[in-house]
Amino acid sequence: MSRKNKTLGEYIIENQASFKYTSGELSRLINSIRLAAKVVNHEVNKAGLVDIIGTAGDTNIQGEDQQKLDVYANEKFIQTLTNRNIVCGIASEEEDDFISINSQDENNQNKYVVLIDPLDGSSNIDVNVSVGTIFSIYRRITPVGTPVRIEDFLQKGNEQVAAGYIVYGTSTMLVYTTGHGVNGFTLNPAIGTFYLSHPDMQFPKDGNIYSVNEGNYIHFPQGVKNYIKYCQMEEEDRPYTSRYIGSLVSDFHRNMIKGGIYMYPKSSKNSNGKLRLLYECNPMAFLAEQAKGKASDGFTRILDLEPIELHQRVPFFCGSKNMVEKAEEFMQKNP
Ligand code: P6P
Repeated sequence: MSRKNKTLGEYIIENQASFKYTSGELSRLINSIRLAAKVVNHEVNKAGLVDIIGTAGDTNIQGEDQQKLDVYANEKFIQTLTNRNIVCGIASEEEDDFISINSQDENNQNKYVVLIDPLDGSSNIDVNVSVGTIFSIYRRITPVGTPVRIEDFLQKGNEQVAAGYIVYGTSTMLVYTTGHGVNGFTLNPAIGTFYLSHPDMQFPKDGNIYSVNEGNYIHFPQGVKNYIKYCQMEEEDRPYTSRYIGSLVSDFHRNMIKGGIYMYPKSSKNSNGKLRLLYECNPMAFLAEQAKGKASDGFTRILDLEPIELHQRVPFFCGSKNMVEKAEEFMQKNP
């Protein structure tokens, strides 16, 4: 286990050799995400003080109001990844289609694509509740030096080379994996440096927190209703508690530390649920499994799902292994 208080930069250098592709590009890519995270963090932390709160007047492909910080975060991550000349393509929740980053240039040897939810939970911004950025990194599957194509983005989650999130909360943390466990780094805002504060993060096998929007209860499948009632039953001394922030990154982060399950099921209102497979569920599922947790759509492992389009939605059950398996039992009895 790594020594605490190591900086993110020191950690990346020390673990460079363990990256499957040791060209140093992945390290540079993680470093560019670190820079973008600090820039976005600065704006998020002063959102209450400048006229950057409120909607940007547009809506994204999801039909959701684009909060100005959504737009700002999207622009900053795209700008940083472009300027560092590391990736050949980017897909974002805030962009209708993927963006080629000079991939038509035959001299462009960049082999990574990044998929991001630049500011997840943005409806919480105006009420000063924590929000996050989620990222997912793949190697392109089309030849380098040719234009990046949709198939470079529509890869199964188990092909990810790295994934992580930044949570802009009471402190700002960057939590990520490259397939060798999950490590959390906390930003010291006074000097702008991330320090290793949570080495080798792991979901407790069991927990007593369930996170779901119970306002949708009557629209859930019977199996989900039965599982929620199971969580609420007093018998068998089940001291479960309900915690739902409305920000996936924050609910996931708390559950990984304390033990718990996060659910965004399908419903009669959303036949595939709300969360997007490529830039929300896949990265969080990669992190969950690397932290000895589990993630499924109630029936199939998230990382095994075959993507069919950029913004597709899937039902999402993620967290402590025993809790996800219990929820799956209820789902499979009454789909
Ligand atoms: P609801 C934020 O928009 C998000 O994608 C997740 O971060 C969050 O858990 C969920 O949607 C909240 O959705 O429908 O419960 O408000």
